[in-house]
Amino acid sequence: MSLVHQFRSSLARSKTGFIGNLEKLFGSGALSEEFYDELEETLIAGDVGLQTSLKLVGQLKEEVGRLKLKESSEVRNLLLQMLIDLVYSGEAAVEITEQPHVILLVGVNGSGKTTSAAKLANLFCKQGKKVLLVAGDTFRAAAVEQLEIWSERAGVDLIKQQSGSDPSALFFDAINAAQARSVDIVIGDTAGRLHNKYNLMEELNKIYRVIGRNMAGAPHEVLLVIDATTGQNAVNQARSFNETLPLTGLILAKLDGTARGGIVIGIQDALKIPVRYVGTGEKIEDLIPFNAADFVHALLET
Ligand SMILES: Nc1nc2c(ncn2[C@@H]2O[C@H](COP(=O)(O)OP(=O)(O)O)[C@@H](O)[C@H]2O)c(=O)[nH]1
Ligand SMILES: [Mg+2]
Repeated sequence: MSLVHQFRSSLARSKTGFIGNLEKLFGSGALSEEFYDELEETLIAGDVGLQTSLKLVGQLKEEVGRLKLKESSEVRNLLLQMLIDLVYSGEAAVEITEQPHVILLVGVNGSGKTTSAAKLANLFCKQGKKVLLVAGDTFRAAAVEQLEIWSERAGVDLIKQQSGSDPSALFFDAINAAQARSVDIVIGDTAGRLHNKYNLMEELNKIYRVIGRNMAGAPHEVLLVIDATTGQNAVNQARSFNETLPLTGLILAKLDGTARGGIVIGIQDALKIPVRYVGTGEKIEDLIPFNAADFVHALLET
């Protein structure tokens, strides 16, 4: 199945929402003020965000005037290109540059970090890489157990400590273990934290610094896991996390759970942090690499 189709089917519930409304709009005939109003409403309702929606419609109007277009169907390709330009913010794929290559997953509670850590481990394992999972959510024993079950299913090693222990120390040890065992990729889960809680964010920054102290240049990737169903708050989360430690990419989990999908557009416009993967379900293989052009085609092509 092509990526366009995978995005389409993961956004299937959007067919009656965002995608469906766009389809109707582009088939509506002659261009009018009403068309632009409805497009604006559709984008906002599709989680694109107010500012980005207004900006897009403004740009579109200008281009339509310049090109003297008359039909709504002619606008589709214009919007398609504008959205691809907007959503593209660098190559999506994680590039493995070091051994071990250290990937840290961060985010708020319940966003999908632990599941995404397992999915990534499975993905790299299938590519023949030696993976080490780190059960960095030391707050909840259940989180360690959850990751342990996933790691057994994926057939990858896991490093853990007693719950309540210092996650920085765990990560320090994990890097040592990875170097000793010639691991290719270390994937670190972390505890969920509210982006506006200072102490928790400081703890995350400490984890980041301790990893860097043990291995220069690490972590090589800090991926913020975002729940696609949280809407505009996702932009605020990304902004706060990015102030605490430099994010290198995003994982958009639970895309299958939203009828919108426009959140990708709003986040890219606001922050220009590349989406690297998209979660499309609860199973370990439900993770697909992101591609801006394919994603936008899935949104706009009938
Ligand atoms: N439908 C769906 N559910 C997901 C996805 N990713 C995670 N979940 C579910 O979201 C819930 C929270 O996930 P978890 O990984 O524990 O979140 P964490 O608190 O950030 O570690 C669990 O019930 C997962 O099964 C996804 O891509 N699609
Ligand atoms: Mg978790």
